[in-house]
Amino acid sequence: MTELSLRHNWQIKEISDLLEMPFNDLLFKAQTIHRQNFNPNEVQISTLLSIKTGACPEDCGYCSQSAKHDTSLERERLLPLQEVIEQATAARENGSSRFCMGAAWRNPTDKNLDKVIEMISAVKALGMETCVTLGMLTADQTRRMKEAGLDYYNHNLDTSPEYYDKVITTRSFDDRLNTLEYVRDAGINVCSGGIVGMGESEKDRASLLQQLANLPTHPQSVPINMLVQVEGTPLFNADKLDHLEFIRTIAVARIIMPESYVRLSAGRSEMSDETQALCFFAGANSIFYGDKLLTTENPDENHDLNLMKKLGISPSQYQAVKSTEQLAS
Ligand code: SAM
Ligand code: DTB
Ligand code: SF4
Repeated sequence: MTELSLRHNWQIKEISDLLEMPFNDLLFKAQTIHRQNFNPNEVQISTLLSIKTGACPEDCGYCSQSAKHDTSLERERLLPLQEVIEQATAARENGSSRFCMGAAWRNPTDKNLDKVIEMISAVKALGMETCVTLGMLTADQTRRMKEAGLDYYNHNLDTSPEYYDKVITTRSFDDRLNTLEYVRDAGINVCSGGIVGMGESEKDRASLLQQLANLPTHPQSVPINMLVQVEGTPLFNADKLDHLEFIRTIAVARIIMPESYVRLSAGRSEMSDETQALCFFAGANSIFYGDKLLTTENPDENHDLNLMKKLGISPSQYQAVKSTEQLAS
């Protein structure tokens, strides 16, 4: 399939019908499409690092890092370059092919961006794919990061346009779309998805998936996060989403964005091995690996290695790692 033959005209009813299919039919359909596009026994592995933590001016209702919520998080300044290099090197040695750096900013200043660009170049020089998530960008900033060799920019739509202002009031859904446009136009791969389990309806999940699939090109990477409830945030104590509904969301993302990497993202610490196995069967083929996400916990590395062994799944995209070893020898 080429990008031209992928669909970008999904209707909400079609997506809702998929979400409501009998579970076995839905998973069979998703797995069939998955196999047409990917090796079903490979999962891409990314490692996250928070390069600037806390004191964010935005009011995202799910986030531990917003200055508007009273969470127990310690704020940290932008990390020094050397520390970023050490963490990326360790992630590479553990099999990660991509290193994702996140900053708690509404948007980066040009001065901060200079520092992040040094980080991107240094991680690139280790032979890893690079990803950053820094908030809103200008067109010029995206061009500068492309020149520095940035592979992916993560910027989530987070939820449906209809539910958006129940979760975030300091920026709009259209602001998110604008930044994604700049990223796409600069030729950087788009990583964009959302969060479920925030008290939204099934129609909101359908609408979020519709927005993602109907972008001018499907995001190359689609993280589906299960809300990690953080004490002190407005969404602490939101109604928990049944894991079967989470698996359905993954399956529909796989069906409507058949060539994208669908990432089983935040929330794995609270999922059983069996839930995660069903997510992989539904077409998830990417995870965050390492015992920490940005500020919250992720399964420990041994647990994940064991799970992958039990499922016969191996990390994909070793090429990037290998080429670094070749460079070093
Ligand atoms: N400040 C930047 C921004 O918002 O674009 C980058 C970092 S932000 C933490 C990246 C993404 O992480 C958010 O868009 C959201 O989708 C996800 N996220 C943040 N807190 C989360 C939580 N508690 N549970 C699940 N996902 C979360
Ligand atoms: C994404 O979609 N999930 C990651 C990444 N992009 C940056 C972040 C998850 C954050 C979970 C909450 C935390 O650790 O603070
Ligand atoms: Fe700030 Fe990003 Fe957290 Fe929103 S999600 S409060 S923008 S760090």
